[in-house]
Amino acid sequence: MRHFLQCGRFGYSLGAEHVGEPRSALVMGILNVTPDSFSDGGRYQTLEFAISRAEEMVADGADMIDIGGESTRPGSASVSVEQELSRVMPALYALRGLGKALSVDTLKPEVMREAVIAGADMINDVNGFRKPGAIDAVRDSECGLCVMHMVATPATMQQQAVYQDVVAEVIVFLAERIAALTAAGIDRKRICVDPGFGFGKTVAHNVALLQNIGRIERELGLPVLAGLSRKSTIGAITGRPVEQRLAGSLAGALAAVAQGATLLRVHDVAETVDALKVWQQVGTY
Ligand code: HH2
Repeated sequence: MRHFLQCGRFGYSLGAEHVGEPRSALVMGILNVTPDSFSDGGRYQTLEFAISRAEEMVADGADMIDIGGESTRPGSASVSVEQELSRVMPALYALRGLGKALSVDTLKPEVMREAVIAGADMINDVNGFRKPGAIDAVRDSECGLCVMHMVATPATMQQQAVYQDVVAEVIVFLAERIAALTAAGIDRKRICVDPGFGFGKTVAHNVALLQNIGRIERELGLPVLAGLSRKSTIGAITGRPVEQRLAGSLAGALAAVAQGATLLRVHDVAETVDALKVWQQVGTY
C-alpha cells in the first residue's frame, strides 16, 4: 500500500504498491531529553549532548528525530508543562537546521502548541490526541501527527492490559481517533498510526500486534509506525537486559517492516539503517 505523509517541511512517499518493489521504512531516531528514560536515561540531558547525539543520528541515516521531554515508560511520573518545555524547546530550536524532520513526543496540548509555533514537523502523541485542546493545538498547521494507542496513562497502563481481541480493539481505538482528527478538518495525509507496543500490553499482545501490522495498515489506510526498540517484550523474548537488546530490536524492526510498517522509532539508528539496507535488497512486497 502506498501512502503520502506530510510532516511540516517534509513530505514522504511511503510503502510500495507492486509486488517486487523493495520494502523500506523511515527511521526516526529517539532523542530523550529526560533524566529518567528507561534505556538512555540521563545521558543526553544537556543541550550540547542532545545536539551532538542528534547530529550523530542524522549522520547514521536517521530521517527524523523524535524529541521527548517526558518519560512514558510504565509507571513513570508526569512532569509539569514548564519542565517539559524547558527540556524540549531548546533542543527543537537548536536542531531546526539539521535538515531532517523534527518530531516532538508529547501528550500535553500546551507543549504541542509551542512546538508547532517553533516549527516542529511532527507531533507524536502516545495518548492519541485525547487530551482536551490537543487537536486544537495541532489543527492549523502542516505538522505530521503520530496517533498511538494506549489505554489509561503511563502510570497505570500495565494494570489494565486486558483485551478480548487486542488487534481489533487497537484498530477501533485508532479509527475513532482518526475520525476525531479529520472531523476537526485535519487532512489524513498528515496522520500515521502506531499500535503502541508495550503500552498497557503483555508480550502476547505485542506479538499479536506485530503480526497484524498489515491488517492495521489496510483497515485504517494509513502508514504504521512501530516502536519496539529495546522494549521489555524484546527483553522477555530474548531474556536480555535493556543494554543487550540490540539484536532483538533489529529483528523486531525488520519483522515490523515485513508486516508493513513504514516508520520505525529506534534508539540504534546506524544498526537499523544497515539492517534495512540489506533487507531492502531482498525483502519485497
Ligand atoms: N514508545 C516510547 C515513547 N514514545 N511514541 C510512539 N509513537 N511509539 C512508541 O512505541 C513510543 C513512543 C517509549 O520509549 P522510550 O522513548 O525509549 O522511553 P521513554 O518514554 O522512557 O523515554
